[in-house]
Amino acid sequence: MNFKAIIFDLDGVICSTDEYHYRAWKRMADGMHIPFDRTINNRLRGVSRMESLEIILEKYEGPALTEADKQRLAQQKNDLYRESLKEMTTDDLSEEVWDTLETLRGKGLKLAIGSSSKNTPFILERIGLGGYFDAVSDGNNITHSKPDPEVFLKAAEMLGMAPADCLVVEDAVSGVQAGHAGGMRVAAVGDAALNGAGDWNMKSIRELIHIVG
Ligand code: B16
Ligand code: MG
Repeated sequence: MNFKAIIFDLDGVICSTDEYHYRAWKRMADGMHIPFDRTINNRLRGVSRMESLEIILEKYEGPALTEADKQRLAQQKNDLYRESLKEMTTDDLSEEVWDTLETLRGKGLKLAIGSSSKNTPFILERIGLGGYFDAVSDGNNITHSKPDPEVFLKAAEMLGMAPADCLVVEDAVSGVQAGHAGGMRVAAVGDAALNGAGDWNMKSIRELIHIVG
């Protein structure tokens, strides 16, 4: 397929931190008596922390919340989430993902991260991938989260690649939309693949090896 680079989403693609996001939001929502389930959670994939909070608050029926209240709730969720991240080790990087990354690198492809998460550097460090990628574009260097293409365009720019030469790998429908908006083709896994959103909808990330040829 003649790709020169692959830009990976982090949560839900490289590691299963999407489940930790869900559990932390669930505890926050339960504490506020807000209905929250896995269907609503799928709408949070790839979306920034504060935008995620706004989606959860669509079902909130209590007294009006100030901006400071919202900041406090987001902080509470992030503290819970970071507690889970602290437990992560290199065992949380699956063999399937590691083998795939190494095989792709062996084919001469540049590898990057394109994640909405501000916790990206911490997570990469925990799973033993700190310093592994050729570029890391994340929630700390963007002003618009997915489905805006900014995070992927910045990753391509850091790599010195044209968007058309980059393949994005995503588990979020919002992330697939972001890749397409940036002029990139997208291989989907997980929720985005189940929705048929990608140009390729994969059962396993290993399929990337055949997609890039
Ligand atoms: P944080 P990704 C996204 O990461 C998550 O999918 C999304 O659920 C989360 O709200 C967002 O990062 C922000 O994360 O609160 O850690 O800054 O999927 O783009 O790697
Ligand atoms: Mg994701």
